[in-house]
Amino acid sequence: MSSMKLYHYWRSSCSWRVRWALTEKQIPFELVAVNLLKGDQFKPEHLKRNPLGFVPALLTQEGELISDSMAILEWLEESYPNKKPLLPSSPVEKARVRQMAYLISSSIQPVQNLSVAKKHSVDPRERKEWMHYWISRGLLALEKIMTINHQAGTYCFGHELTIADMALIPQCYNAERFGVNLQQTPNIHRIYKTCLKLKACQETAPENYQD
Ligand SMILES: N[C@@H](CCC(=O)N[C@@H](CS)C(=O)NCC(=O)O)C(=O)O
Repeated sequence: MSSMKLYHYWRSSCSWRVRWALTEKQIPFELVAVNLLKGDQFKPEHLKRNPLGFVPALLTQEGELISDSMAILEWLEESYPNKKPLLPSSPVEKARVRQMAYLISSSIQPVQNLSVAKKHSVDPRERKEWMHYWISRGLLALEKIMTINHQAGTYCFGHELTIADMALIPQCYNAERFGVNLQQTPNIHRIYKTCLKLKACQETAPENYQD
């Protein structure tokens, strides 16, 4: 049976989440590049995978197509119960992890998306300010959540990796690209530095897929 296929773009933070989770769970996958700068996302074959023209999309071994990184992460969690879990087992702990992961995936990343920034302004400086504003605002809120609940440990939630880390690290990478000072969010900064030393995180980092 052939392995699953992940349609991705090297610099896409949503794609990195899935590359990292698949690697962490030791699930084999094949990568297919969709070049967002060349407009591959708007080609008919990709719009069939995701009518919004976004990456990532996953084609499973059974031929099911799943798009949206968080839907893919949740599907992996449920479909591979014997692989390394990336969610805690208790419902309230799961909710805490999801709160952090979804804060990033639905309240930070969408506003800093390439298509949103382009619609906001044609001026690169204004685009950068826009990115900087929304990413800082979101990360400051996330830092507060981590502190209030005392839930950050080695990682976003205690000492086990979760989907919140898979969402956070690519977001921090983008934050640095747009000049956000991560020192203002000490828990986030520490977790970022820790995760960047992990093998699966390093192996799936954007630089390794640049073409
Ligand atoms: N909620 C979606 C968002 C996907 C998304 O925004 N993908 C970005 C890359 S990280 C994209 O494809 N952008 C293309 C564009 O803006 O034209 C997910 O988590 O997969």
